[in-house]
Amino acid sequence: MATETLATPATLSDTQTRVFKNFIDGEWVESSSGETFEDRNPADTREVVGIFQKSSKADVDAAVAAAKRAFTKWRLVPAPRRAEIVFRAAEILIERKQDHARDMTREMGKVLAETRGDVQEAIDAAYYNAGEGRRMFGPTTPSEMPNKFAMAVRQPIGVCGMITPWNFPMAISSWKLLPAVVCGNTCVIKPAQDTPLSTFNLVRALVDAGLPKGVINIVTGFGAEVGTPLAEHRDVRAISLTGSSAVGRIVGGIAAQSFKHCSLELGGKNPMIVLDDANLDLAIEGGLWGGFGTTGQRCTATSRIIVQKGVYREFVERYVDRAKKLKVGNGLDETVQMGPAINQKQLETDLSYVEIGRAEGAKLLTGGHRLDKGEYQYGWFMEPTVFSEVAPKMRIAQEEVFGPVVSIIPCDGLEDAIDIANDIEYGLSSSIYTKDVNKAFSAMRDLDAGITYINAPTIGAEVHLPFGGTKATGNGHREGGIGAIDFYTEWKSVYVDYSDKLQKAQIDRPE
Ligand code: UN1
Repeated sequence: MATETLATPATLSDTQTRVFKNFIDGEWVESSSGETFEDRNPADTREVVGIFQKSSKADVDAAVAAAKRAFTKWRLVPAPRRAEIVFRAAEILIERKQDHARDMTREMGKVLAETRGDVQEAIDAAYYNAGEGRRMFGPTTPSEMPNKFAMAVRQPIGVCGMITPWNFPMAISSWKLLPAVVCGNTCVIKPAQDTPLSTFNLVRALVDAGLPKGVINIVTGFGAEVGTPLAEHRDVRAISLTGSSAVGRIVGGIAAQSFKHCSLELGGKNPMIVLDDANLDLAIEGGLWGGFGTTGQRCTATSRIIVQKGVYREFVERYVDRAKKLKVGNGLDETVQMGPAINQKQLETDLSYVEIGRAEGAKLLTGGHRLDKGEYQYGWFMEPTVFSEVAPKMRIAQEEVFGPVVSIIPCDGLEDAIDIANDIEYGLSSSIYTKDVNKAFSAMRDLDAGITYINAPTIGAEVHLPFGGTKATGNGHREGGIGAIDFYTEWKSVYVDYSDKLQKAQIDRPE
């Protein structure tokens, strides 16, 4: 076993088990209880990817105290200088991209092409936010009084807490950490217990790029023992969670008690509409990528495909035929198209929805089984699964599965499709395939979701645009782009009176 320190090279051989401590105030420290947990490969659970600290409130307290101390200095570092560190981290991540992708495939199962994409998304976020360090614009505006100057400036908030998911373990950590530090905040992050390594890899790049100690602290562990105390902590002034709507409700409630800024990115049940005039080849390709990419484990996954009756039979037949041919396996094999579920619990949830769909009367056209023979025997694999004849109100059409289970729903036309698409508790992503520009624009306006794609599936967001959704998908904030800068700054309005006399706003005016 090798114990990680900052001096350790970015990667060790795949066969070595690495022990990771918490990263607090620039030091690697054990959890106060001394307990640890294992991060295992979901494609081959015999492999321990790393051993991580099972932390508790005392560790959170130490990390928040470190972040609070670091804030006193970091907030005074000019934003362009802070941003230069983030820029350098991007260049380091480029050098380490292949290794980090490999680490990520081993810890969470998605195929290498996708884990490279995940690291790339962190690189993109680093370049974007590095640029923001030289903008951070605020308005100047005329005062209503003479000889008085008015402006609004962005200020950092203080210590920010982040709770991140396992499906985009580096990308989503980067969406939160990078704008936060460019804005002058300091951070305590609790990565998902299934994928802490990818967050360490991201933070290591920032530290190697020159990030001062205490600016980012990592505390690993579980929701109740680490996430809750982080959300509750009085010195944490902002909390950002990506997770399920159920957890979002809890974290949002806790955050409200101490009036924290709170950004919630939660569930989705994303519709892809296919109209009669669609390019079917393209729609089938897109629906496969959106439905089974990342094993369906994206909040933006294309989990409902709403198809107009004129092309319904052909779409279903060809889609199912292609789904059957998807190669499932260990994502380290470049020919594999779909990896395992993240863990046993998720696999059980996925399989339970197969039973739910069957019992509701939907038609199971392919899949539905666990794969556990031969090469699959040590992993959490499942067949790509497609239901047709799904009615819009069935549970498999309404509830987020977070697995490779796609529901195909027939519809009469655009209006009907949009009604079905919107009649759901979530509103993250949405898409429509049509060649009719009028219909495309109507859908852009009427789909009740934070993201709409035209002639592309529901996945594939880029980091410089707002990411987030409506209804139970969140609480109105957006990650990505300027939305994140808005979240991680506090506006301060500044009035400079150079008249040398008391001027009374709203009162000193000609009547
Ligand atoms: C997620 O769906 O959980 O838009 C995040 C995408 C990725 C991010 C997805 N860039 O598909």
